[in-house]
Amino acid sequence: MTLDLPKESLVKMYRKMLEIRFFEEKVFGLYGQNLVPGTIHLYAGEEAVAVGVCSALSKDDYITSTHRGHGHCIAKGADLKRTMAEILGKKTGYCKGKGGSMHIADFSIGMLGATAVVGAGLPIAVGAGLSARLRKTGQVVACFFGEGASNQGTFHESINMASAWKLPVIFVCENNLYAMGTRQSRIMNIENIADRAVSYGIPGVSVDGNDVLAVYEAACVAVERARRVEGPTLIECKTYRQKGHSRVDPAKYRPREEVEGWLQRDPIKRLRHKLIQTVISTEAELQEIEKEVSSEIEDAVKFAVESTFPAPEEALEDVYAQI
Ligand SMILES: Cc1ncc(C[n+]2csc(CCOP(=O)(O)OP(=O)(O)O)c2C)c(N)n1
Repeated sequence: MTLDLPKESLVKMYRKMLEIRFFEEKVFGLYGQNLVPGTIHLYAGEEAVAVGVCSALSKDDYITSTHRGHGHCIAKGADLKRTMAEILGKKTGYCKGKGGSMHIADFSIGMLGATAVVGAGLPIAVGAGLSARLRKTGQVVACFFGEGASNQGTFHESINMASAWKLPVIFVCENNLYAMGTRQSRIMNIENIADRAVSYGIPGVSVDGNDVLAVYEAACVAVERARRVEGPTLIECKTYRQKGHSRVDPAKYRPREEVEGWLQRDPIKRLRHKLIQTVISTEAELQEIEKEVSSEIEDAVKFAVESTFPAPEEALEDVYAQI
């Protein structure tokens, strides 16, 4: 059905996923050169979730993110240069280099913030949904979190309240099977996180999170429901992180065949294949896009590397609200 989307929309999704992937590949290398303060949680393999959901949102809609924040940010329309600068701790970054990928935010594109505290984005999304309702703006909020976060109290409290008050929130569970090194089956007696929706009287759907069009379709249905003031939806996107939990995790706890199986279902390769197979795009066109994205990322790296660090005396600026 979604292949009926105009070519520009499909190609835009492909480009966005590539931006996230190429961006992260660069950050991976920069980390190895000691240019990334702190750490970075890798998103490679999960790009279809961020892009599928954000493609169903408008610029005014909101998202909340996780410790794996840069992918969501880019999918919502963040500037690559300022995102890269933030990750490198530079003054030209979105949070003046003081947030990094785990605390990146840009209200101008509706990105309300990443958070390092697992499950902390859910109540923030409910608050934003309530605010949109009270202001009668028609905005919706997409809230990203992992399957591990779905065991936190905040998951249950947030979905319950959003459901009771029919708030315009889309709860997007990125089920990548592992919470750090812990496999889902070791800590949960259910296979589908979406089943939890029943307890709150809202729709719960599980989709192939490596198929950007499947994610997009589910997100569109949820967005329409939210805008009709019918309440939230829980979308579980079954996906896989191709690398370790963070840059320093070799992820040896995962069977090799499992990793290889998921690599074959890489979301970017799948969309590429579909675009070629259905004659929507040509090989040459896609190669051109790949070249363009690659050069945009190079520009972002150059911008970030050449930017200055914030001065030590600026450390407490922007921390407290002015009253
Ligand atoms: C409240 C809290 N507990 C524990 C941690 C440590 N921690 C960081 S990421 C993570 C795993 C989260 O797993 P999941 O929610 O499935 O997201 P994923 O990392 O798979 O994207 C944990 C336990 C934390 N940051 N916050």
